Amino acid sequence: WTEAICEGALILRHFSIPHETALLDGIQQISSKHPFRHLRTPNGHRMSVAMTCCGEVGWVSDSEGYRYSAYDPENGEHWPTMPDSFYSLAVQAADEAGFPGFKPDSCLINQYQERSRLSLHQDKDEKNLGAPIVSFSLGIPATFLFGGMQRTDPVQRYYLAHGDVVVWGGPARLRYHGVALIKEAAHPLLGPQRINLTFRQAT
Ligand code: MD3
Ligand code: FE
Repeated sequence: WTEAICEGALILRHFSIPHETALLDGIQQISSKHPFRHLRTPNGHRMSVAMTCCGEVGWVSDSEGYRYSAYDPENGEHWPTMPDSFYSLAVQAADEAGFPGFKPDSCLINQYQERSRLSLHQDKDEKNLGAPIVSFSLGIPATFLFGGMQRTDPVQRYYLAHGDVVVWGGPARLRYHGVALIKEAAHPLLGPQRINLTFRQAT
């Protein structure tokens, strides 16, 4: 079923459960060649979330700043191609949420372990801010924090569990958001971790 968050943002509960094996296989393949790593923010902090990417470009962060790059900075190789199953699921979710014609060229894969968190931020490094972001949650649950257009605006909390997909577009696209400290838990398929896929039209 679907749950509205606000204009432009919608949760598709359990959307990806029928496709969990394809998603986990894809993540396994990608992370075997491009392992999860803890990036450093431009001011030198090590992120508690570990990341990898697939698609034409991936999101990277270092002392030079944040940007999308066609290459994995760890090995200089191109990011792996986005699996067809990832692409078609993201397009289908965007369609269902009222965003036809979504053409994601990047998928950022975030890995959260116990005590990971993602502080409030805006996603604005993408060239096409008219396109939505589609996010898939897998593994242990998280509390998603959804704020306003300024960092100090009050936040709403949403519980996101394995299989939930959220589409963020229109006026929701530039809202501050983050993930609260992850609590210790274990998921039958993924163990003590949460993985989040975010599909973007970055270029
Ligand atoms: C709302 N990831 O990768 S996904 C990120 O659970 C990120 O890993 C979180 O924020 C995670 O940038 C949240 C949901 C999400 C993604 C992008 C958004 C929500 C958003 C962009 C605008 C508004
Ligand atoms: Fe984000």
